[in-house]
Amino acid sequence: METNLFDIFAQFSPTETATKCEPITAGLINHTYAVFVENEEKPKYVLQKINTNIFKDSDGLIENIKGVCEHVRAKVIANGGDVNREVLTLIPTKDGKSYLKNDEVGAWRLYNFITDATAHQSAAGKPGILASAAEAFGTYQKLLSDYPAETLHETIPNFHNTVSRYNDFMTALENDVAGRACECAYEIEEIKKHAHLASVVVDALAKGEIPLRVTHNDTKLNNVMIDDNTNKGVCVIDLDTVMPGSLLYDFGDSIRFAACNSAEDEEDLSKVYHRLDLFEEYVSGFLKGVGENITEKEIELLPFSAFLLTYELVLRFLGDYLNGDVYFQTRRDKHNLIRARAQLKLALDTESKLDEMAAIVKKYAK
Ligand code: GN1
Ligand code: MG
Repeated sequence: METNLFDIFAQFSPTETATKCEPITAGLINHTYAVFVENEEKPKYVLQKINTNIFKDSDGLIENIKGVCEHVRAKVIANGGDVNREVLTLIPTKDGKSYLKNDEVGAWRLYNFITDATAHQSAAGKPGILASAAEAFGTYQKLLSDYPAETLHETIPNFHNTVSRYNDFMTALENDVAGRACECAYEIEEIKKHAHLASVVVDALAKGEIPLRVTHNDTKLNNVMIDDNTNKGVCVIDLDTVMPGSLLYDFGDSIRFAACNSAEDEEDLSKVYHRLDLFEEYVSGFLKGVGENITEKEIELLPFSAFLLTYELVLRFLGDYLNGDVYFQTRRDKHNLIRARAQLKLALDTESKLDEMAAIVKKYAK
């Protein structure tokens, strides 16, 4: 039986009647809807079905989000900000729970909708957007710098451990359950050629050369709301993967997504390449936002992290293709293969530009 979104919404505490639920399809994991209510033109809430195949500990996940949002909320208040727009608010169910969960409908949560702001899919041709997004992610990093990391649940263990991602990929390749490995000989060869680089950040963390911090871990451009009037970052969203990690994960993943000339799943590989102009814009905003909360070693590894996080996603997309598309939502035939090819092209292009990227970082780092 198909889930009735209006029935789900009615189980949360708002007393308004929902008039329309519109899918928001940018994410690859959860199912998300903008909820409109009577007498209002703009959406008022965001209703999300949590993918519990992937987020098995949904209680832990919600506890993380509550904790992090309360922490950020206190700082927004202290800075005289707007708590309706600058932080996500979990809206409880009618019986006072932080989210709705039962065997019949699964796990659902309701957030406030951030009004008059946009989650951009691309920064190309939109001057200032990327620097604003970068500053917002950098600031977010700073706001969480005094969050007690040990209280966070590890919602997905080893999420950005590129070595374990590589090992998972090799297992998928050995099993080849969907019989697809024969389609990806070139990609597999390139993945293996770069295997020695998978451990760089993991090793630096283990040796204490870079600190473990509370990080967002999914810093795509479309995970920050940008104000439609001022073009400034308003609120960082999609907090499911807030966990202890490295600042390099957040920086690298942002560059992977936003400093690319194309969409993440572009089929025409001639359009897929790293853009140094966008990289520069991001670096300037990020370093401004993060302030003193970055070490010399982290600064040194910023360009490499862009390569690493892109390479990691090649492992994840291609691994999922080999596993028969069991993790990421796919919306086209061979979608995970297309994504993996685009990310591989981007990773190799990024690798070829590391020296130029280092020169840019040097310009902005104090
Ligand atoms: C997933 O669906 P979304 O936008 O939250 C994924 C990220 C990937 C991203 C690639 C929990 O993010 O790690 O980088 O797709 N999230 C999870 O677009 O696996
Ligand atoms: Mg997202």
